[in-house]
Amino acid sequence: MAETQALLVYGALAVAGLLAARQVLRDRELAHIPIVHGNATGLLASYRDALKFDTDAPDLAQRGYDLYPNGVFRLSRKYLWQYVVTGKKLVKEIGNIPEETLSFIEGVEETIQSRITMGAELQENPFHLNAVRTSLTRNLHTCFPDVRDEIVCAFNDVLDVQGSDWKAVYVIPTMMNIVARISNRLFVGLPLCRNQEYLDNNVKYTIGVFSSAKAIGKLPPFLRPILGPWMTTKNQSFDVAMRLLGPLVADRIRKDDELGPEWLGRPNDMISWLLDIADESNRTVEGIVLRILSVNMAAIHTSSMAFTHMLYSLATFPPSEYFLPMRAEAERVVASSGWTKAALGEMHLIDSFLRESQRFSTNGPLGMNRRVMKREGLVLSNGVRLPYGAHVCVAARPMHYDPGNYDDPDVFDGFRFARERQAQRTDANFDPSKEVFGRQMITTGPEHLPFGTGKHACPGRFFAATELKAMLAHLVINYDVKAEVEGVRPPDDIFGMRISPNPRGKVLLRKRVD
Ligand code: HEM
Ligand SMILES: *[C@@H]1O[C@H](CO)[C@@H](O)[C@H](O)[C@H]1NC(C)=O
Ligand SMILES: *[C@@H]1O[C@H](CO)[C@@H](O)[C@H](O)[C@H]1NC(C)=O
Ligand SMILES: CC(=O)N[C@H]1CO[C@H](CO)[C@@H](O)[C@@H]1O
Repeated sequence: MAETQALLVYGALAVAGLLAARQVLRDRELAHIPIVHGNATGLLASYRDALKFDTDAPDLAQRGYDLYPNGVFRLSRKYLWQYVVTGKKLVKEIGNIPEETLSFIEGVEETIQSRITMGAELQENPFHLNAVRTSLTRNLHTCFPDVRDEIVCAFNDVLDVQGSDWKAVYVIPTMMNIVARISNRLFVGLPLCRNQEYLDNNVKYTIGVFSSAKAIGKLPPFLRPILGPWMTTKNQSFDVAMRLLGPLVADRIRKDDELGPEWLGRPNDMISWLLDIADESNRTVEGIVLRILSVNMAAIHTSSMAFTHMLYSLATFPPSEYFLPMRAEAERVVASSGWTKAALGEMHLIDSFLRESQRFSTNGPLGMNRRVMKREGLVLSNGVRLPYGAHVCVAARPMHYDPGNYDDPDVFDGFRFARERQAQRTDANFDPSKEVFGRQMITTGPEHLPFGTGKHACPGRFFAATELKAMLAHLVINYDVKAEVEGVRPPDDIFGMRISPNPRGKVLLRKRVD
């Protein structure tokens, strides 16, 4: 018995020794990429940094950025080195490298454990991406009246602000509910988009993906596929979605089969767009339901967080600074152009405010997670070689706070982009075709990364911008807003790669009084 134990101990030591030796060799190979440490020094700094990554990532990212502008550095994380790329040229480069070399899918895998939390089949055949990128975006003009109608109803029902008394509202759950409803008006249509059980299921699934990814990410990688499936609520969410959405999808497949894809009254929604492009093997009730669930997950969390960040900021300023000018703009534009998608294009202050809020309150210190897929590694244009399997990302927040990219980057300047557009227009050499691609909410670039940039820049951003601008315009016209404690913004919630708005924060709302 004792002998077996001794054997086991020696065996384990031998394996540990081999692993350590391998690590040393690997580390030597990587020595050309500098490691950035927090305040800890000495032999154990790397381990201490890894343990503190979850709370210190913003600080570490900024340090690295200051030390290695236009370059690459490494941060120590529990189970991996995080390679961070800085500077406009290299960030742009990262955005355009093809999947076979630098994988977006494997990057998402690391951040949200997507194979376990959402399902491997989504990556194998991601046809829902095309439905978002192409059909949803193309239909925004046509579907805008539905978006507008749902905004009006959702604000009434969900906010339930009556009369002129101030009402304190928990912002995140409220916005999740509202955004889920508006989004699902275009995903599955009436009446299901108002079914509270259906909406709650999507919200619960969305939150569940992030929270279970957080828990699974704490496990060593080899345990993740074993324990991970028991740590998600994916199956429960899917079952509820099958019960509530399944019959509708089955009916639509049956009608398409019987009447062809052009039948009179065929709804113009995500179900149809998915059925239009799904190959035969995925044109099943399960396949479509799974994809609607995953589009919900991509749409709800991101958009409601963006709106929440924006609202927290807006509420801290005196109304005369931003709120009333945006109200005046929305009223003027709606009076002349009505509630249309085109009218939103004229709302430069509102667009600018949302864009500045996304710049200022970045989703995370780091972004655009990728993984190197080439055995021989990836050599960047500056000659730095990233090894096979390396976890790569860009220093998103530091790019947003670089004085080389923005004047007074530490100042929240809600109308900075509107002023730039105005200046551009009054310039004698003004080229209107350029303005379209100027600093609008939907425009990405290496200095503006809330939606990423390059090949995988968020395909839902055209919809997100339409939805969020229409929501903000509706809010400023119909409500008054103030902070719960005057001038105080609820502090952000920092965890690893994410900077989220405060989950327990409130703002005060009332029906507009003047
Ligand atoms: C303010 C709201 C939103 C933000 C901040 C946001 C942000 C992002 C980011 C940062 C990425 C990854 C970019 C990269 O790594 O290069 C992404 C990808 C994606 N987003 Fe969004 N998003 C938003 C809204 C939406 C909406 C409303 C939808 C769907 C209707 C959507 C669907 C997607 C999809 C499908 C991808 C994956 C793209 C791919 O695989 O190439 N997003 N989004
Ligand atoms: C390092 O120290 C500075 C100042 O003492 C502090 O602001 C910062 O948060 C610390 N960073 C880390 C990573 O511990
Ligand atoms: C989830 O559902 C799938 C497919 O029905 C099944 O194979 C898997 O075992 C389920 N996972 C859990 C943890 O119940
Ligand atoms: C859910 C589902 O049926 N997924 C299938 C979609 O089609 C691809 C091939 O085109 C299959 O590999 C998936 O299993």
